[in-house]
Amino acid sequence: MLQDQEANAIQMERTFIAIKPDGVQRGLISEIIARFECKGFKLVAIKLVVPSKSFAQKHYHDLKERPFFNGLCNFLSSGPVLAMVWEGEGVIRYGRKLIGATDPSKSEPGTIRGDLAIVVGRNIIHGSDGPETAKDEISLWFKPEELSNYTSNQEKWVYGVN
Ligand code: IDP
Ligand code: MG
Repeated sequence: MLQDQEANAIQMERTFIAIKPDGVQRGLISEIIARFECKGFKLVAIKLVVPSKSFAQKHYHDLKERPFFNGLCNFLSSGPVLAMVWEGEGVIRYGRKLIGATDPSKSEPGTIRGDLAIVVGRNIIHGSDGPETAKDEISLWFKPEELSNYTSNQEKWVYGVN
């Protein structure tokens, strides 16, 4: 009974995570995926894509007034991006923690950017910054049928419920 209540209390959510062209080119895909996977989050979608410039502009639309916007969009569309959706309790906020501060010179050691990047213009990874952005970014990058709905055998061990 208690276990059922706990199961009901889990608030699963999904976030959009992308390894940018620098992370892909630097061979950091497995290292980055491992951090999300080992934490206990569940992968529900993944694909390698080269976004067009106009797609990059859509993805970063809220930054269009910033001086680095054009360079950022050129960069995102310069090569393969590994687009993913990860699911888990608190994955939106905790995913940002795993990623670390935007500027890697200020990211804590132990975070992805803190451990693996040096400058803000090549900070290797993107993660949605809130529930609304997560929803918008998942639907921008993925069709509904590209998202896998499945129960992971790990869940009872990760969350302690059946
Ligand atoms: P976030 O990726 O941590 O959410 P945002 O402020 O949303 O950070 O910025 C999006 C991306 O724009 C950053 O990840 C980084 O690649 C780039 N960016 C942000 N600030 C600067 C800057 O001052 N110079 C160059 N690029 C920047
Ligand atoms: Mg952002």
